[in-house]
Amino acid sequence: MASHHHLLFLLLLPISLILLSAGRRAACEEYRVGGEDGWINGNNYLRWSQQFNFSVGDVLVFSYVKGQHNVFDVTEAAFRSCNAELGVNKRYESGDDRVELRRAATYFFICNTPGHCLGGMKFSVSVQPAASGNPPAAEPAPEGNGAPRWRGLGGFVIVMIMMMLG
Ligand SMILES: [Cu+2]
Repeated sequence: MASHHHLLFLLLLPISLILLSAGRRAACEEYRVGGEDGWINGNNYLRWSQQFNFSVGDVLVFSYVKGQHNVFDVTEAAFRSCNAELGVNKRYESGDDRVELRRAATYFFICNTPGHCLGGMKFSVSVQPAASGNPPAAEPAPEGNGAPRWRGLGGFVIVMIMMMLG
């Protein structure tokens, strides 16, 4: 009997993990900043950002040639003046930066390569609480490393497996 349970576990575990990751993906949107052009000079990021409603858990992807640009998550004062010395929360410079919007707050982004922010490489986004339908417990903790979110069918399958093994 026990060996049957183990076999079932080995079969169902990968399936439930796949379902879990699919559930996570469906819950959050990924946005390529600037659309096809990505994060470059001359794009209108105010217009780009105003097309969408962002909510907690969404991810901004900044795509650019590493070294030509960067992404600074800054304070409102730094954003308005394009002066990063007034407050930087976080810096990204990999060229393929994934920024998860973890808090329901206004985020301010600039490129800190000299002149680029003043030239328009800046935008802010007002992040709304996660869409209703997700139980509050499933929302990521503010600034935390993100506790695993057991949701959807994958979580259900894992619970079933644990009950069977228990
Ligand atoms: Cu730049």
